[in-house]
Formats: sequence, C-alpha cells, structure tokens
Amino acid sequence: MSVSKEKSGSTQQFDAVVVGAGFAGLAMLNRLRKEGLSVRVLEAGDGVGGTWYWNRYPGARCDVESMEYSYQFDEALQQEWEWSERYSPQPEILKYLNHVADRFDLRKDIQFNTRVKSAIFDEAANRWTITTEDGTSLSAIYCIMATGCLSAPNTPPFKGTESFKGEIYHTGKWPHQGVDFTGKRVGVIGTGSSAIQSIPIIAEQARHLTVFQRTPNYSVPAGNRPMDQKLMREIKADYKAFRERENQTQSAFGSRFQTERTPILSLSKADRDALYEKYWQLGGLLFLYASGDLLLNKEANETAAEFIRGKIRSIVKDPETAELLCPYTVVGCKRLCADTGYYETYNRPNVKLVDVKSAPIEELTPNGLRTKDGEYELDCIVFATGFDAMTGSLLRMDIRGRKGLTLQQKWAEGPRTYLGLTTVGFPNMFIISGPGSPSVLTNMVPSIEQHVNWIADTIHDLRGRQLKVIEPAPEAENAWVDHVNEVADHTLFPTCNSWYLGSNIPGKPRVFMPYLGFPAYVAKCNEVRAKDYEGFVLG
Ligand code: N01
Repeated sequence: MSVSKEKSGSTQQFDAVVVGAGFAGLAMLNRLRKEGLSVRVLEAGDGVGGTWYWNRYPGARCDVESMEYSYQFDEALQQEWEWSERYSPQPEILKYLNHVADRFDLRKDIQFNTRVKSAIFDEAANRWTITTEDGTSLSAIYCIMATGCLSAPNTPPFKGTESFKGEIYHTGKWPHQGVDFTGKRVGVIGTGSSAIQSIPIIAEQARHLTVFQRTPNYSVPAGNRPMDQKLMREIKADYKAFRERENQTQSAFGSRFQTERTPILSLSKADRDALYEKYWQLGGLLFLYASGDLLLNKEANETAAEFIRGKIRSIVKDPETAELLCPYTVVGCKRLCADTGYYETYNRPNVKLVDVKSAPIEELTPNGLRTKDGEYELDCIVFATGFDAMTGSLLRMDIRGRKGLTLQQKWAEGPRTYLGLTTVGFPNMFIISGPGSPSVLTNMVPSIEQHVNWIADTIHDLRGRQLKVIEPAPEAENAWVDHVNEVADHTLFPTCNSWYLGSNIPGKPRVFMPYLGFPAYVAKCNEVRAKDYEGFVLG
C-alpha cells in the first residue's frame, strides 16, 4: 500500500476515492482492494445500490434479463445467486447488491450519507482533495467517479410547485417506505420508462389516475415470467463462455438471439409483420433485433413504427386515446420501453390520458395541476420526468483540474473525453460509464466491469512503473470525440430529441453522448493499453 489511510491534519489520505456505491462503485472498491490500494467510497445514500437504491417506484424492474444483468468477477457469486424472474424487480437487485457488499466485506470502506461537494486537483502534489457536504476532506491519488449515468433527477421547475397541498414524488427519489395511493387522485407527469413501468401499478391502487403525456413513447411487452430453471442451469453450466458471447454483441446482451440479417424492406409486408410479431412475443428490448437496419434506415424503421402503432390501436379501446398514445418518431431513437400491461391500463375507467404537448402544463395549483386547457384536481403528483443524464451527476459537483479549470468550463459545449474514461486537464480522474463510452446503450453491468478492470489494470501498471500521473493527450481526446460523433451520425440516433443527446434538459448542449458498439470499444481500450497507453501522457 503506497499511501496509508492515516489522517494528515483533518484530511484523511487514501490511494483512491470512489464516488458512489452502486454497481460501479462496489466493483471498483473490490478490485482496487485486491490491488492493495487503500480506498474510500463515498455514497450519498444510507445504503449500497445506486440506481437500485433510489429508483424504488412501483413496478421498477430491469429490462435486461436477470442472467445477464449481474457481476461476472466472481464465479462462486454468479453460481450461488438465484434470480426469481426473467427480469429482476428492483427489490431483488437491491438485495443482490447488499449480498455482494456483505459477501466481499465492502461496507467497512464505504462512508454512507455522504454527498461529495467538490473534487479539486492539486498540481504540486498530484493529488485530489475531495470535500463532502459536511465539510470533511479526503486526499487521494486517484479520484474515480462511479456516479452513474441516470442519477441526477430532472425536476422541471413548474410555477406554483410550492403551493400544491398534496404530495409530490419523483420516480428517481422514491420514498423508502413506499407510497400507498389507495383512494387517491394521482397525476403522473411523463411517459418514459419509469412512467411506463409504474403507471399500470399506480392505476390499480389509485381512485383515479391522470397521465400527463408530452411525447408518446414506443413500448413493447416485456414478457416477464418466473425464471426458466432449465435456462438458468444451462447458463450457469457455462457462464464464462456465455459472458464471452454476450461481449461479442453490440449491446452486451441478448447473445441467445441473433440480430436478423435480412434487410427488412426486402420482405413482403406479411413477412415483415410475421417477423415483428415473433419479436413482439419474444418480449422486451429484443424487438430491436428484428432487423439489422432498424436504426440505420428511416424507411425500414417506419415499418416497425407502423407495426407498434397497429398494436396500440388494437389494445386501446378508445380510438382517441389510442391515437394520442401512438408515437410518430423513430423506434429506438429514444430508449425503447418494455412494459407489463401499459397500453391495457388505458382501458381502465379510472385512467385518463392528457396531452400536454398541445396544451402544456402551466402551473401546479394548491389543488392540482393546470394545463392550458383546464385544471385537474389531484392528491399526489408523480414526476416521472427523468434525469440530467450522463453528465448531470458529475456537473452538479465542483470538479476542478489543472489550473483551476472546472469541469463545467471544460464541458461547456458538451462532454469531451478520451474513451469516456478520462478527460484532458483532469489527471488521475477516471469516470466509470462516462460520456463517450458505450454505457447506456449496453447492458450496464458488463460495461461497468470492463471499465473497472481497465481502470484497475491501468493503476496497476502505473504503480508497477512508479508513474504518478496519467492524463489523455488533447489530440487523442479530440479524435475520440470526433469518432463518437461519426459513429452516431451513421445511425438515426441523432435525428430525434432524447436524453442521449441531452435535449430533455433546457439549455444542455446537444451532443450524442454514448458510444455505439461494445466489441469495437473493448478492442480499442485493449489496444490503447497494449500500445503503452497510446493517446495518454504518463508522468
Ligand atoms: O425518464 P425519460 P425515465 N412537461 O427521460 C417527460 C432508464 N430506465 O425516468 O419526452 C411534461 O425517459 C418527458 O417528455 P418528453 C432508461 O434508460 C430504465 O422514464 O421530453 N413532460 C418524458 O415523457 C430510461 O430511458 C429502466 O416530451 C415532461 C418523461 O418526462 C431512462 O432511465 C426503468 C417534462 C421523462 O422520460 C430514463 O427514464 C426506468 C415537462 N416539463 C428508467 N419534462 C429499466 O431498466 C419531462 N417530461 C426498466
């Protein structure tokens, strides 16, 4: 251990400080400990879990299959853990992460209820000073941001919010004791993944539910069911090879199903619809595997869009509501949603859909919410309004690199990174699943583990060679940012408004943030290391 955990003045010294104790922070702590580093993890919540700690809204569930959405760093762990459903519900994922924290004795190095206020690089000492909101300071050689891609909730500042006499909730900050909507008139603002998962369950409980929709989203049935025990045994019998096959897919999931190769437009309408029906029945995000050109060719995409609109019209009985629920955007351009009974919910007599595109929300009132068209009386309002994605959690802290440069200044025109892991001017700072890495376009757990391993291997190499600093070179960063954009520009992703582009947050620069293609990305990261950290300056 090169630097001990002793106190120097009031500043505790560590080799590494990790911010966040979700999937990323826990894996990072475990790996760095094995490397012999002294590590402190700082976590704002009072428990581990990150996303799965905060997002406890009714119906919260992962829409990557359970056998794929788990750690692979420990064979015994992946053999012993039993998932109960095809897609894990939030409480089970949180239980799993608590199990991991206990099994690897991680809690002793995690400081809970601790929100990081600032991280400032000291050029003379080549160390980071991390200060928490309660005024505690920690010093570390490496500062690792495991702050998550979707962890800074977006709460639109509606006029009159403070005047509303009922309760307000945000899906991303859900009360831990749960919420009982029985007998209540509930309003949900938003129709993204969080809303689409929670609406069917809230509707069952509430006296009345009003959904305020600005933009309809495409949703496919998740096809959730109890875990297929035979499949679980088969995967566990050969987990390593299974994980390797997963890593060869573009999004690090779904290797049991190959993307169809036939261009969708070469098929007759009847054959296309049969193919879409097959993927509709398969369930979940696999729908996008129905054709290789869905996100490349607008005309091809439109055939999928029309298929889903047909489904909506056949499920929702009231034609006006059905039409309002039909999106006319590119399927998958915004994150595709997976649901359990979402469209069916609009057939309930206690559910009403309100279009706030044509008549926007004007204000919250003491008794409810007013749109341009009228007032809705409500006892509770659920903000399912999403997140300041990918950069929000980083930019809400005061992060300063060389010469006092703030990350806000550095990223004023949008995030700039090398490999999504590092950024020029901020030496020895690593970002897990940062902008410019595959992150949100992949199965997050293997993506996180790939970053954790790359960072830990890099720190291992630096220590072995007694090097103190790693920082990307400006040319490498510029070339990487260009490459991320170039890859995205070959697809339909930049053609619509989505949080991938930051366009859900007023004033946020419009930049496509994730990198498309997991295998190519992993190959690039490996190549950079093999070429003695090509694109980095070591010192
Ligand atoms: O957030 P969102 P989310 N007035 O940004 C609306 C992941 N996730 O929390 O589209 C009125 O998708 C906004 O409308 P519009 C997943 O990656 C995963 O649902 O901007 N409406 C939109 O409808 C997902 O993509 C899982 O016009 C306003 C909604 O709020 C990501 O998290 C589960 C508004 C926000 O939708 C985010 O999903 C849940 C305003 N002023 C989430 N502002 C699983 O794995 C915003 N909206 C299953």
